[in-house]
Amino acid sequence: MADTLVVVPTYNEVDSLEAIIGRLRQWVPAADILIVDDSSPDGTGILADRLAADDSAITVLHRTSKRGLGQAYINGFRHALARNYSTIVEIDADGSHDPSELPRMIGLAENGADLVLGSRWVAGGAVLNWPRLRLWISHTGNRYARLMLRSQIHDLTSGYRVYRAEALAGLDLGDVASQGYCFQVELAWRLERTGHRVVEHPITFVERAAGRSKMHAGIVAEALLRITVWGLRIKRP
Ligand SMILES: Nc1nc2c(ncn2[C@@H]2O[C@H](COP(=O)(O)OP(=O)(O)OP(=O)(O)O)[C@@H](O)[C@H]2O)c(=O)[nH]1
Ligand SMILES: [Mg+2]
Repeated sequence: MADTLVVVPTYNEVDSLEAIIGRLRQWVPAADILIVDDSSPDGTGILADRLAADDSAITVLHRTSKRGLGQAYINGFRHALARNYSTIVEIDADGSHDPSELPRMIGLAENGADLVLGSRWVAGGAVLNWPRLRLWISHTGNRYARLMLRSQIHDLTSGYRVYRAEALAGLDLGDVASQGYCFQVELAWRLERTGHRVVEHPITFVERAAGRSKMHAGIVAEALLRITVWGLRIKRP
């Protein structure tokens, strides 16, 4: 069995899925892949089954309804932990994250990082083709979260990650309440706070070429609210 499981959450990604899976197989051929689909109405789940039928490294987890990115990942993590993978990857299905970075990111995890973050907001990181408002929300949101949570991390909302499974196993995943971007913030911050080694690796994030974003005002509001509450609860020295 492979050491690495790449978890790919999907909701209506029928025009993107095959390309990202192909690139993952090209760049990390030894890794297994788990597609977690929330009964996408556009047939992504059927496509995923077809890809899995042709390739024993690919497995599909079908969830019965759309229940958010956070819960899809938690399902994927539990699947990985139960099967003793040593590294677990998070990557979007929409092509925003370039699989060619993965060998380096996995290498950093194998060399002692508990969490490797594909980071847009460090030197060498970049975002391509985002409208100015989206850039502003991500940049300002990350600065706010970093300040409120007294974190050293520059891209707390990044969804491109490699976890050392042992570090994830130490978290109480049943206790994670966040859904959208906030799920990413919560996991990174929990690991940082508990003394785990978090390393940021610069990436170029590219706006999706096909399909529609699932980002909406509620996701930003959730993050803002939770981050503010967590920040205010931190005991000041
Ligand atoms: N299984 C599952 N996957 C989801 C859900 N919401 C989003 N995703 C997937 O999570 C990944 C990130 O979602 P996106 O819509 O690309 O969100 P985003 O990257 O924040 O937004 P954009 O940059 O605008 O694309 C994609 O692969 C989505 O298909 C969900 O509720 N369930
Ligand atoms: Mg996206």
